Amino acid sequence: MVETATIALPRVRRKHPSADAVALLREYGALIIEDAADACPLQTAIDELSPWFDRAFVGEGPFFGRRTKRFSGVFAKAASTASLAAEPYVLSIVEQALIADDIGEPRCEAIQLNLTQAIGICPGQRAQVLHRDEVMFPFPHDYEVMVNVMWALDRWTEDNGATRIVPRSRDWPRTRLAQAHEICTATAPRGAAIIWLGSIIHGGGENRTESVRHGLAFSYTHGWLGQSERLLLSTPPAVARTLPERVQRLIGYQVHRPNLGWVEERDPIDWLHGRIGDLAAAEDNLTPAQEALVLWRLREEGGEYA
Ligand SMILES: O=C(O)CCC(=O)C(=O)O
Repeated sequence: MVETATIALPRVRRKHPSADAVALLREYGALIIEDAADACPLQTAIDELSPWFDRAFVGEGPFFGRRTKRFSGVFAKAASTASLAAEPYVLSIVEQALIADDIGEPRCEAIQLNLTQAIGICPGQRAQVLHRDEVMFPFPHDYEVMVNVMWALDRWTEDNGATRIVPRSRDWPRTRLAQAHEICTATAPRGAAIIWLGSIIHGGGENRTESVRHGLAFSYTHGWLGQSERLLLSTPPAVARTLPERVQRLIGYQVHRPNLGWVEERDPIDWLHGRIGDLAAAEDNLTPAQEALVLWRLREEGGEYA
């Protein structure tokens, strides 16, 4: 007998206040937004991704899955997916969850993309090993660093490989394994966004059907962390210039104040748009509080600010 989960994943629609959605995400560690995508941009993204899914390779190792197709660098392959990466309701939930922690302590002033990945779970793929996505960042376990958004590009069912998620597993001892009754299946309509924190146990489901289950994952982190995908390489500048500025910044064309990620000590968005050349006047990339401190020190020390 298959044991079913005794706990359900929270589900909301876009009319739900985003702050309440964030509260659910923090409480359960996962959340499904059932109507996250508008039909038209979703279809355009699916059409652009489709030839890449056809050409994509299945994985080689036991983790990624030998019957699962994956590809990254999705903005260079299907630029219309940028509208999903920056969908305002979803992005506001991601930002609220990352910019401050559960008790409102600031964690970053800007978020960034950690990776982009299209995932096609093919017929016959067994369930992926359950895991946490945050493992590349050796922070204390109560320090949340990542929010992942998976777009369901078709209807996700119990049978076709919908992601398996263990709600409320973020605080578990890292040696504790999930029991069958603790594992939920993220069944979802086409166009849903399934969100989970980096600390949440999850994995791709088994595909017992004859069709591929398609998903598009965007992972987001604090703007001051390293990225899993070298997005500045996988999205060449010529492609990046065609994307909305919000997405350019998410890729990495942004300074995280103070002074992280500049080109010629200037915001790299200025480099992308040709506003600086091979030399530029150094700019103080400070937060307002840091700038005030610098000015105060200069005054105290009798220095000059000109
Ligand atoms: O495809 C999925 O449903 C989840 C994939 C996943 O968790 C992973 O590859 O890390």
